[in-house]
Amino acid sequence: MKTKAAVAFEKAKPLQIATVDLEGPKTGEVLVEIKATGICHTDDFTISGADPEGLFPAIMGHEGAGVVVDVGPGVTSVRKGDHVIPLYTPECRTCPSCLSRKTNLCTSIRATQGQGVMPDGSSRFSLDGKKIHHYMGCSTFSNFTVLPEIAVAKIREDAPFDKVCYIGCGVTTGIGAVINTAKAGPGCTGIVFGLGGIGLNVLQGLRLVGADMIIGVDTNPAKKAWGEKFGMTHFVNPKDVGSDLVAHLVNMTKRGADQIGGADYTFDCTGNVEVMRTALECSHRGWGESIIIGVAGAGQEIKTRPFQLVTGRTWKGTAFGGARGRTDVPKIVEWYMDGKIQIDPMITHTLSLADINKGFDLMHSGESIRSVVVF
Ligand code: NAD
Ligand code: 022
Ligand code: ZN
Repeated sequence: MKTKAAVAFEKAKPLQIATVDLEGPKTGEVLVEIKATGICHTDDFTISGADPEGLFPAIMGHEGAGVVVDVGPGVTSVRKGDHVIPLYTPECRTCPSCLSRKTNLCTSIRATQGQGVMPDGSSRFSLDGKKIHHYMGCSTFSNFTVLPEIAVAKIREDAPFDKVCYIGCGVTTGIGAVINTAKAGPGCTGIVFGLGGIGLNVLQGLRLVGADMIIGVDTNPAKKAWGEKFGMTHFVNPKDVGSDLVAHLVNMTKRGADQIGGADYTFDCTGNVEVMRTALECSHRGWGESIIIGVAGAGQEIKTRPFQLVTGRTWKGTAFGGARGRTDVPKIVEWYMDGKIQIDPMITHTLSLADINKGFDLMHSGESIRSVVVF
């Protein structure tokens, strides 16, 4: 069949809207009509050429929602008409990682996904007989895409595609980091660095679990008002604090008789390795956990004094918020539909596919929290 898509033909060039060829679903695969897709940082990172693993030409996009329109042989978990969210972290439920119950990083199709192809080693997308790569196993910047059955989460049919697509990455990453990775609970204190499309979701995750004190840190003063909408109780602009941001944050979080200070949980949502160090060091002595969500540039390294860890702080990282996609994503859709979490105000811009490059401009200028393309 033919499908309209935004194609990255070469690095650091605007996406081009093209009608490309798409082969139907093979064994264990499904054909999905994408109804909406968010635009996320990692799409931009790869398109820019800064991603050493980036492949071209490719159809990017990994934050979508749509409808199953065809299934290949052997597919049992979804059928035609089902509403789904594609998963860049699949959940096969049979690989050693899925069975371990200790990680969400399913390994069953990892190698081929990284090579921009389907699990059988071939691509379903082409143009004039030339291969176009899949991206993060999703390629949601296409009106139709083919996905492995294990890489779609079936969701309730009354959920609006143009909002729940964001659960395909940003919402689940932020809320999941609080619930699955930090396992934060009522009465805790949290500090969130970077109040963008991810950090705002960490804030609302902390609110959801009943955190007492939720501090937001951002160099952009406009983020104070944004944070307050999603549960932030205190805002800190590092530019107003001067040299010792760690001491300032530790001081703000002093509780109990010993008055030690530091937060139970801190989250980096910037991708900046200096911020990651600050986040670790302002977590509480003895039990504080700092969770790295931001993706740093290629070759970047983090550092701290070993003393920070010896005195009981823990550094953790999270991919897709530690969520098991087929199990957890439908639940997050329920929470949204029940009003337990908010999504609508974070979607600041809705665009047509023809305007997708404007979505990247809005990201670069800092004007958007999330832009969503509606097909
Ligand atoms: P964003 O650009 O919307 O937000 C980043 C925020 O950080 C901005 O508000 C900016 O003002 C702020 N900031 C920048 N430098 C700062 C500093 N020194 N101190 C404090 N604040 C600072 O980005 P986003 O969409 O929220 O994504 C954040 C990061 O999360 C990115 O690196 C992205 O790739 C990553 N991410 C990771 C996962 C995962 O599974 N681990 C999933 C999705 C996104
Ligand atoms: C999504 N991300 C950033 C913004 N939006 C993002 C990027 C990378 C990961 C997660 C989220 C990530 C963390 C760890 C891994 N990845 C490796 C997983 C593994 O090796 O099992 C990651 C993922 C997918 C891809 C590359 C890296 C890919 O499909 N190319 C989950
Ligand atoms: Zn993303």
